[in-house]
Amino acid sequence: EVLIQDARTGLTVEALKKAILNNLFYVQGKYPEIATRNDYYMALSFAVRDRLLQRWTSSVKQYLEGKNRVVSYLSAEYLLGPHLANNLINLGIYKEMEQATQELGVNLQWLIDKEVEPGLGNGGLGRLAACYMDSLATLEVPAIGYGIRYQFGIFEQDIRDGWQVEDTDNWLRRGNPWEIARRELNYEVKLGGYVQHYMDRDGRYRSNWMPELTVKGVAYDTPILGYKVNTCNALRLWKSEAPKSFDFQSFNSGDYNHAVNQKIICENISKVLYPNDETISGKILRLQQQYFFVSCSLQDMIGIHLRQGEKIEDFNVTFAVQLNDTHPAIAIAEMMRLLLDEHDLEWVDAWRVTTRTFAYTNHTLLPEALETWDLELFGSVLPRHLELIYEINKRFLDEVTIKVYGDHQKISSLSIIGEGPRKFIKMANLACVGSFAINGVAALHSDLLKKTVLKDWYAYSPEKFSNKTNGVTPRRWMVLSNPKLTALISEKIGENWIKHLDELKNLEQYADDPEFQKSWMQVKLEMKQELAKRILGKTGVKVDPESMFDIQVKRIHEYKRQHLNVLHLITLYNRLKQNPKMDMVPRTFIFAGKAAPGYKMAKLIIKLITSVGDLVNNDPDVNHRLKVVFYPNYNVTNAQRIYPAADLSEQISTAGKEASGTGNMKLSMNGALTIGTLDGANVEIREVVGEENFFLFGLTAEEVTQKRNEGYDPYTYYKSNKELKLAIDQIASGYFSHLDDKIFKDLVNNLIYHDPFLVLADYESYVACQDKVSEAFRDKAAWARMSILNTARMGKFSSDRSIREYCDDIWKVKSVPVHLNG
Ligand code: DL6
Repeated sequence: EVLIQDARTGLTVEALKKAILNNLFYVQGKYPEIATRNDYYMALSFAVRDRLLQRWTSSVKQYLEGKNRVVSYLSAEYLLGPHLANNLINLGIYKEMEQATQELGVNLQWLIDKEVEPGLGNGGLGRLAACYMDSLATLEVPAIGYGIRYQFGIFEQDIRDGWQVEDTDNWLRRGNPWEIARRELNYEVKLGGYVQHYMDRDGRYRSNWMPELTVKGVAYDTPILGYKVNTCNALRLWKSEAPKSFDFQSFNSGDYNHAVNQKIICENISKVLYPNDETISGKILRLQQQYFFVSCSLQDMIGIHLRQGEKIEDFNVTFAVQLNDTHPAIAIAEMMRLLLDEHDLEWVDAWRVTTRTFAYTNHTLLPEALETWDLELFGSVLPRHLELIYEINKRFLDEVTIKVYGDHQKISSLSIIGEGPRKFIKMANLACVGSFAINGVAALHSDLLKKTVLKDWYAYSPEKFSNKTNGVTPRRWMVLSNPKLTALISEKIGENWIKHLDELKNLEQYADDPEFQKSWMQVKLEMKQELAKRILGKTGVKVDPESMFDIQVKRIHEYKRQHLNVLHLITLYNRLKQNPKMDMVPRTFIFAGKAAPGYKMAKLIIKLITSVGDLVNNDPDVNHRLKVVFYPNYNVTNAQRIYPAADLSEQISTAGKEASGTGNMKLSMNGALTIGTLDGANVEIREVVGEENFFLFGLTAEEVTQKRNEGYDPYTYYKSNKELKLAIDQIASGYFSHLDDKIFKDLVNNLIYHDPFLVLADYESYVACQDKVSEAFRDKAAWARMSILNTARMGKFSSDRSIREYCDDIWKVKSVPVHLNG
């Protein structure tokens, strides 16, 4: 019997071919001879999306039939990366699609490379949200991700004359085949204006918020399919628009300009992602963005809950809402507003529902990154919420005062409202008071939270605190980005590890097998060759794939200390210049990462890297033993190409500053060895891979604090270490900048007189450790062994493990397997 599979759902090569041609014809309006690469990309993507939709509708049906608690993940950022190849892998039809496209005369990789990634996040926090969406679906957990459909994502970075130049990321210009606009799903969101209070006919005291502006949020859904399961969850992103009623009024009164202006103001809210990670600038538009997406999301959830015939008082039974940092923390006040003003609950009942709904994840220890809003600015955008926050604070501080009577320092630290020359709202405090659970993202980070930024909160409600160490999805970060390594691993231990990453342990038995070591290092070499080609194409720098690929890729930030890496690079260069015949392990230093456009020092660090690179790469004395690359426009697509090619992973932040890091996990999974401080998740990575397979250096978090308290003086380090002094003097004197001795002045002065991130204090220990790395790299077999053991022992860092912990300990949700509907 010949089974003809449906062109919309079939998974055979024949069905896929038919689907692509159908879409080319009926969606793109083209026939093969005149179809462009983009036409093919769209046709293919729609073919894949059809298959996702079948799983999605089945998931929705299943969820609505049972009474299952749903996870709602609120995040201002999702750094998803390209969808197409990931969906092919999760559907389990990569090979079939490869064949189908080949038989149609097009190359699958060529189409995959056509996709413009949605860069709706800055870095670690947004990428974590994307990994968690993948794991939630893979673990068959009912979940919705809520966020903002930014029209422009994170800027594109170009390097001109060694400096970062930003360009807008117009990712939607060719259409987005992965989203479905749900025009019928829209909510109104009020902004500005004032609040009127009155007594209603039942004698109830009421508040009526009279906004200055009302905007409309329209839902755009992107299906997120789990790996080889039928669970397909929604990522629901809100786009801001002007409500219809409103241009109508203005048009009628003849004020055309006003109408158009107001329309632009409404659309501006979801226009662009703020490109700062870590530091938050108190911009009105940013607060409007946060409130806009939170309000739409909560209204949406309440709608879903009530449509199921449930009572509003039981909202928290239906939803567990996770706050991804404080960006959505306004949800606490908005939930109260909706329950009190729109659903008529009493305060006590509303507060009970709210505090059983929300949980809060903190992602930073940098005090300057803790979000605050000027109270006046806040009140001008959200007047009703300001009243509610005052009331929440008053009731909470009454309770606090009883407990800590007379301790004014404690009361003021726990207060949601900060006092100073100007009052301000502390979003972390709002999140803490309104959540039933609070967590950090690595063991050290969670521990330091309790001792530093959230110390008084921990003392007040210790039961709320826990740690949930971050993880990353092996589907994107191994299977998709490193297919050769995946094949090699699966050949030895089967494919189960893709869903149960702990099974990578079974590789340990091959760590000493010379044949396996050879194949392992061969894959690494091939990935380095591929990257070398791309580097040549992008930067014109020719690098040797046999050299050690020493890689630091992440946002550029002083606390991440790319400049410490540069100081080591200069030191190696100087050693070679002094002794050109020296037997040195050849290294290729690869940097990539964006600097926030307003962060001068970070931009200067990029210029320093490219300047040193210019000199080193063109110096015949170095004889190709050192190369320096700044790979432009670091994003998910480029990260996928870089991680598999790394020999050495640089995780060198000042101890106590990096909350977790997730690049550290991705690199180690792909067989890179780490040189790192005891910071963030490095601590746990070292624990599992073994100290003999990890290059440790630097001060501990405790020593950093102690050194600061003792009065750290970077100048003494500068004076007393010859190699360090030479490197810094060269930077200062213009040695790397055509004798321009002004360009790096701020950077140098900051280092030798202030050095807030203890670069100079850690220099000696870093360089000594790097010398050990070089020695280790000479012994190919020993290096291969360490590399295999790194991968084999990374099971803990799957985001599946993290999500399971959130499900069990915080959200109390269970898997709901989905059966496919026809
Ligand atoms: O938790 C994800 C990620 C961590 O791995 C990084 O260590 C941390 O720097 C990052 N935090 C932020 C802070 N943004 N805010 N607020 O991006 O989170």
